Amino acid sequence: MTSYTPTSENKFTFGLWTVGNIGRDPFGGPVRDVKSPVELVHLLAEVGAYGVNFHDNDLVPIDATSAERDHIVRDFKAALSETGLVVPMATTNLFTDAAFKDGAFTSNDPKVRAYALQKTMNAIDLGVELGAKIYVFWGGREGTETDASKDPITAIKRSREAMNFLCEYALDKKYDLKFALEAKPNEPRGDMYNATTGHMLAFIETLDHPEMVGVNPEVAHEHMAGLNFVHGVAQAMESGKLFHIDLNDQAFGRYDQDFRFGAVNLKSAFFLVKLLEDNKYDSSRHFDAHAYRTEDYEGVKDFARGCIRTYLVLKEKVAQFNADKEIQALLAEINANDSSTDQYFGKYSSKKANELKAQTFDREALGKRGLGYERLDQLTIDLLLGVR
Ligand code: GLT
Ligand code: MN
Ligand code: MN
Repeated sequence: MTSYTPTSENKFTFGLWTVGNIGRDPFGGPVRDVKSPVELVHLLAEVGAYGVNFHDNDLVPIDATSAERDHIVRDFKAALSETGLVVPMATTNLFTDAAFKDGAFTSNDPKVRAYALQKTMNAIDLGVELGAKIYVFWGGREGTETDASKDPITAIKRSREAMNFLCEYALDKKYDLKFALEAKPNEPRGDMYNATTGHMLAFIETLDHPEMVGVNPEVAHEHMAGLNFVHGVAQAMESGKLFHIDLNDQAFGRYDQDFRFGAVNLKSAFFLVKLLEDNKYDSSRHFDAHAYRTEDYEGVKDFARGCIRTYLVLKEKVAQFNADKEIQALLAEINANDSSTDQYFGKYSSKKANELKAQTFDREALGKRGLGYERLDQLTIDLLLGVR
């Protein structure tokens, strides 16, 4: 049993907007006072975070003068060096301001599209100045309520053009920066473009510089769409595109709840941690969530500590699962191979195809075999419940 103390190797990060969330919702105003970025950095240091991420306007207000900007950045840098926190990721707020009410890169208004590019270039400069190596794009307003308003094919083309432009910008500036695209199916728009991580992965391959663009999947966003998050993340990992990840939790079929990591579906959180740890994921483990609206700032710390603790407990459970003799014996049995069909796999040849077509299989015997998954799943549950 460890003490579940985070280390810098865990790369646990939070956005300023997560612990800084003041609990506003569509039905009620704030329940917590605003804390400054510097105060939030200290709060994050207190709970054991490794890094802090931000949108341009979480740090520098949208209407700040350049003198104000410099002052804020100086104070923020001082807080970082005092606490040892780093900034692994930055992003642009392209959703709060009324100018973006009908989208940023996909807006019908060319002035809005140009302003969105300008704002993003400035925000990239800010992120890079503070050390960010990953730049997230979440298109909060890129979508529609009515498809009478925008041609969806034009929207895809506009998104592509914007990403190509910004990739060239980062290359031109010689920034050591990769982009990570974050999908969400709806909210705040009725429907958003590139609604899932799978859509994003396909979109990336159509860009001019696909090698510098990956994904930032978020648990809640895939669960809103009723999808298996672990499978989506696995696809991103397998294609070398998991540049960043947003950890939180969410009941299926609900609005975007952004709950503490592991708060709803522990079993799926366990398989997610297993996927990340078994495959040596080494980018940030970013908690994009916020405390319940019932909480004061002590509760916010409980929330942040809870995200970290649950991850570390699950990591320990993964090690236990991987070392469990009974579970591993069952897995070995499930994956048994008597080598009699090995010659049919791998690269295609017409000889292989002909030999395989000539082979006979005992279909009924194949279908009769029990696989023992009930026992395996219950062993997993026992392990997670701590009775194993
Ligand atoms: C916003 C959204 C998140 C995104 C952030 C990045 S902002 O809070 O709900 O999922 O990751 O823009
Ligand atoms: Mn997110
Ligand atoms: Mn979310």
